[in-house]
Amino acid sequence: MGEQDREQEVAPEWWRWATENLLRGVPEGQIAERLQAAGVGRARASELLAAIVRSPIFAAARPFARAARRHEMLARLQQRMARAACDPTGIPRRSGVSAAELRDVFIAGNIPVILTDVVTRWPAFGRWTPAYLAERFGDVVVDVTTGREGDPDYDMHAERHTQSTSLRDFVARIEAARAGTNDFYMVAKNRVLERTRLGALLDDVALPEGYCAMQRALGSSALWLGPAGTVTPLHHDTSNILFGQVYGRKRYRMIAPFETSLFEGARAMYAGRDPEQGSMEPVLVKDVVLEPGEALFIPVGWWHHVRALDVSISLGINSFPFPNNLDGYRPGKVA
Ligand SMILES: O=C(O)CCC(=O)C(=O)O
Repeated sequence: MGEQDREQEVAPEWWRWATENLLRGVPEGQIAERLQAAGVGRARASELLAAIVRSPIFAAARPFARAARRHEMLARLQQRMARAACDPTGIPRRSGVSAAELRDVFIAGNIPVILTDVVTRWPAFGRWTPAYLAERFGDVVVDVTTGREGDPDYDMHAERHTQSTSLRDFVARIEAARAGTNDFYMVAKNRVLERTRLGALLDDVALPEGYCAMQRALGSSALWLGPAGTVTPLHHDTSNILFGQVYGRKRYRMIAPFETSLFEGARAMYAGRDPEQGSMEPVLVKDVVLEPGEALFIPVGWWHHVRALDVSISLGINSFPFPNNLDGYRPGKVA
């Protein structure tokens, strides 16, 4: 190695670039060639690569990078197979799904499904309307989320937007918002079932044997009530949810957890991307309209974006008969 070559300064960006590519598993020869094309002498390039590989920091990082590459390979395989389905953007509709099938196929398999004959059997179906709720529970004071349109992070900041109102007034507000709005919504975080007399509504819900423990439903169910036009931004939860659509329609866009590009730019459980703002390529989106009387099984970890197409009443239940608080699937948590 000539003196001149050894003393050649290599810009820190090239050190970083070379380290990153070594961690990605790119062969050293290819990295050296690229460094040389950028003006780094041959001997200096191989000295630089040797110095990186000798570094204890690199030695510590290498097994993590190798594991990450294997996980990414697995995710790519799942992405490919999901695109091979006959209807990759749809969600199957099924009736007569037993508790064993729900658990073994859909829950254990982390596969969404729309159940067409579950909500239709609830006494709630056909009974729950905004007018019915106002008539039966009009005096009940509930928390709702308001002022959402002035805050781009309204769902993340739901606590800041909480306001108390009588259910009668809230229903009147919904009925007045004929054109639809995203400004106010009774959401899961308002926890009205466990905090108010509205918990009695769960008497109108009867699930097939073995689906969910109804005696634990209070405390693990959520009532969603709002006008057409509410939008719950793209996020995932840390539990499985059976989402019953009792009144009105909702459009669901769902994305599998193995679409790992969504982790980039995500904040906690909220994605950094919005399916209503341009294409979601290369991510595969399942796009369905949930009709009144249908229930959607939302497997844990699946991203979902939800728009109410009509005035809507829904009930989310997550008291499955197995541990369902999968809090380890929360970014920032050490498992
Ligand atoms: O219905 C909605 O607006 C959102 C439902 C949801 O995101 C959920 O139950 O996790």
